[in-house]
Amino acid sequence: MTSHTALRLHIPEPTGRPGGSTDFSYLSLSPAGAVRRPPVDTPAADTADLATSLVRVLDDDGRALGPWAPDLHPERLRRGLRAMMKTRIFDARMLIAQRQKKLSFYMQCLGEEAITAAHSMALEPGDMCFPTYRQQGLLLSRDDISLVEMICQLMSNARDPLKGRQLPVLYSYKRAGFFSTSGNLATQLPQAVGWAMASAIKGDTKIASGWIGDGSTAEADFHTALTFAHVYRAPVIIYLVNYQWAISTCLAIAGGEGTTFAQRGVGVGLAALRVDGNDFLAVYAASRWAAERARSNRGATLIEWVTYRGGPHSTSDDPSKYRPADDWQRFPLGDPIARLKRHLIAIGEWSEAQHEETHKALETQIIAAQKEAESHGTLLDGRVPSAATMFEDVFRDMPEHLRRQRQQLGV
Ligand SMILES: Cc1ncc(C[n+]2csc(CCOP(=O)(O)OP(=O)(O)O)c2C)c(N)n1
Repeated sequence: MTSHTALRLHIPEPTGRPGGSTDFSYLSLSPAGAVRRPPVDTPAADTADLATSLVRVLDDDGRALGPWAPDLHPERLRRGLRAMMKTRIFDARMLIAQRQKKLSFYMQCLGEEAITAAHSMALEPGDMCFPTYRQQGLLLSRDDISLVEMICQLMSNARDPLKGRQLPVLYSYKRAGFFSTSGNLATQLPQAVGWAMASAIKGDTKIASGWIGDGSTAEADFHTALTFAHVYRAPVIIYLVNYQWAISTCLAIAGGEGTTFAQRGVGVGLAALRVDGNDFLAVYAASRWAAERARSNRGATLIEWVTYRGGPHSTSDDPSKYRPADDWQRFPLGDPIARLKRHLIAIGEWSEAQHEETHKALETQIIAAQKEAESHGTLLDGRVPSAATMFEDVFRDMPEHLRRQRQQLGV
């Protein structure tokens, strides 16, 4: 008789547990400046090594090193720093407003601010982003998006541009190239690829970027999107934001153990980069590289941003139940704001006093916007759009069954 080994199912272990301390050596980090930068027309298969290493520019002393160091004017660096600071202050204030019951729900992007601030500088007007619920920084990096309007959406009040039909944080800004955010994970990726394909079919010059969290890569939509992007050489950049955690499950549960997420790109024939997502300069340089590649018909790129979700998943989450309390403080890639600030100070283009002054000015601006938004109502005072709005703006002629439902609701 043949003897058989009993089969065992492998259940991935969390990267860290409450009360413990995460060993982040699983990230296998490369030193700043150590990774090569190929030309943008390099064949996708030649990026295999870049999907396992880590593109980094800023070192611990704030120096910009290596072939990826971008040539950015100090004014643009200061602009990037201000955008990150604004995003963090905005998040902190909205979190408090949620605790005061002025809004029903909130999601911060604490620790990930470099990704959106740098990316928004790498795009051209007319390009389209297909974000998740954690890319508010794309909007907060712009000067033409009203903070008051954003807060009205969060408070689902009388001036909510989406009339209370979207969860707070699921913004929609076509005019800013920000596609309506969906709460159904990963649906935005096939849409991003489809939008990019349409741009190519029309012979346009615009490109798309699609965003996804590490946990959501377990959805079939992610894999479908990569295949279409490769087959049709769609002018799209796919950003995979590896925050280490989904809600309470670590990256291993989405298949991130023993491999990198960027390697998924190489597997389907896309160029792929794994990049330090807390390094403003590396994020900008990688975004520009992928944007140039897409815009010159050389195909899509999958970029894995390695970063850390510093806050809870949402205001409904308590991370102390599933991960070590000191995880973010110990995360080896540090704080993106502190790192860019250190760089600007190192090159003589910023100071502690300027930083403090900017912080105060941004806080004043956000407090004033919140005050104005609250004058249009908050959840606390019940000045919210009527339930009747859920029936509006979908059909030109409302179908009979919806007319009946509306009557039954009495609105
Ligand atoms: C299709 C679908 N499945 C499950 C959920 C519930 N859900 C919301 S967020 C989330 C975790 C997503 O994790 P990740 O993609 O890593 O993004 P992060 O929240 O960490 O930014 C889950 C499971 C959902 N909204 N949609």
